[in-house]
Amino acid sequence: MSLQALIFDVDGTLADTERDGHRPAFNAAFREAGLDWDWDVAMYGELLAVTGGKERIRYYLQRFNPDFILPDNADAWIADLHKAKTRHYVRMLSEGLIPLRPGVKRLIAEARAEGLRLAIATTTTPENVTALLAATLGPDSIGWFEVIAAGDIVPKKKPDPAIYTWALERMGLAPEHCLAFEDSRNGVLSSTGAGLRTVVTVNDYTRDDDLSGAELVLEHLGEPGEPANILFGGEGALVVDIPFLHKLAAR
Ligand code: XBP
Ligand code: MG
Repeated sequence: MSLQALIFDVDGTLADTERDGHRPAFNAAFREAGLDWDWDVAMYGELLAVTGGKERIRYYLQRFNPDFILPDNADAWIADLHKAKTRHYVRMLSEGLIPLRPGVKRLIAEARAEGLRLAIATTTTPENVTALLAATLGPDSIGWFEVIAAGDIVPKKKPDPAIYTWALERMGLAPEHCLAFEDSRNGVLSSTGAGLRTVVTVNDYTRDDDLSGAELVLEHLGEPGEPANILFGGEGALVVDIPFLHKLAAR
């Protein structure tokens, strides 16, 4: 099948946002609200089982802080707390604290030069996506992605396939003509559930995930002179480029 589009996850895939981005932003929002909650690196790894920041706060309370009594307007209270978290996170991005992962900028530039279509499918809040793109690739880069599918636009977040299906429908493309880029089990379940072949670049939170269903699992996308070790779906090391992706899509 001819390859026409690349669809990228954001958190963990474009950038290592979770440990040093989202996690401290949640903690800053908790402190600001006068809460003594503190999500350390290990606990946050467990909380990542649930996607979506508001959903993750509820999961935290259920799992680690069951004695906390939520106010009567719990949904609105959590939504406000999460809005504060987004504010902190966007500020951190605008300060340039979170770089793109190896190979991301290069591959996006190559895809644009080859006329491949680009999209994003993520669980995170839309402002977080545009802030990351603007801070790392420049404000114009937001327009490079013809669809940015993000956050609450679908009722069920990853691992549900809805966000990828929404993006595909918006682009008018069958999954056979696209490749997805993901970093986690929840992401792979979502992308493959929508029928997409998926390339996975792992990070410290996801390298032990069950990533079955992925076509290829690598350390990162690789840069010239810095190929990425292949962990599944091939041997050796590789710089993921457009000719390679065309071959992957055709196999
Ligand atoms: C990302 C998420 C998001 C982020 C936090 O998952 O689950 O919830 O962790 O962002 P994926 P928000 O990479 O699979 O899309 O707080 O804005 O939800
Ligand atoms: Mg991810």
